[in-house]
Amino acid sequence: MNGKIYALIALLLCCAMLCGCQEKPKAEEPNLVLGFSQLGSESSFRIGNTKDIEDKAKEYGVSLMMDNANQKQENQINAIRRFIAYRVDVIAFSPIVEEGWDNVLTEAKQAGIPVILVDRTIKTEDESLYVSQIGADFYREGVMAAEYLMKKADEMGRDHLRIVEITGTENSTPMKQRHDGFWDTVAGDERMELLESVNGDFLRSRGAECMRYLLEKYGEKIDVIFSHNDEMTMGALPQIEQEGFAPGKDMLLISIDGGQEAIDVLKAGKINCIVECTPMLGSLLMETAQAVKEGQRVDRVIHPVERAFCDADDLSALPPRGY
Ligand code: GYE
Repeated sequence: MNGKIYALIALLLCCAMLCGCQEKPKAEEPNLVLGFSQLGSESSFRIGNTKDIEDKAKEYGVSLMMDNANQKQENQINAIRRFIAYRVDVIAFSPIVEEGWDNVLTEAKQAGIPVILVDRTIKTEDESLYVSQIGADFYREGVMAAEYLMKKADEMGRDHLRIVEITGTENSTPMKQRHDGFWDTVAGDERMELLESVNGDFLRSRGAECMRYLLEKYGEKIDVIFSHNDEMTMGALPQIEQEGFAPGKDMLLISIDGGQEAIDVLKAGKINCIVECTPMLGSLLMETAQAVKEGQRVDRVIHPVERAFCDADDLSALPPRGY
């Protein structure tokens, strides 16, 4: 009898031990694994965009694989291939240029991994290669810049304004659409004359080089500088001052992005208008990626709300820009 009792006790003890040895419950699985290819770190906008995506991934409990391509499309393509191999749930990226993505996005499609475009967009015949594009209406930004200038010309009573343009990265969505939005809007305004358009690649150093070239070639003939981003504007400003011109007065400056550094210069009267292009796209990205993973329908194009900051505005109560 005793033997049976001991055997029963031993059996019960073994069961208890086995229960106690069960694997610990897995750490809570992330609800989403997101691979993001960022194009680089060329501007305050880009750095702010990266930080916002990283911050919002933490906030939304998203497991984020962030890759910085350092301004090279091939690095973005390689990163997307790594995300496919890793079998992330969703791939997102900010395409540095519009062309050349069909092959790698077809690979993502064949792997059954949905793709979201962030900030910029791509040109493709196959609309199924991405599910949504989250980013600014760059054409509208160009329109807003032009509308400011036409209103300013009225206020100044000018009948002729000679404009130089410093553009962003060749063949990128913001460069093409800001250019078109601006020049389509002033097309009917005979006061507006384009002297020359030069490529500054969204970089501060290139903005300085472009401005030096334009000042050497046109000097005081320049009435307006339309710069596609604040980084290039900040590069151009010292060049203008070194030539003895007062930026914001002798030469009007119109810029795009709206980071803190440029807003402070606008408040100091050296930039006349900054069209906002917010990098704070992280929440929209996380919500869209989660909806896509859950098989929900999402909007094909998602534009954040944006405004312009101009020299006539009272910006004293403007909250910190965060980028
Ligand atoms: O204006 C510029 C950045 O793609 C809208 O890229 C973005 C642009 C932005 O380099 O600062």
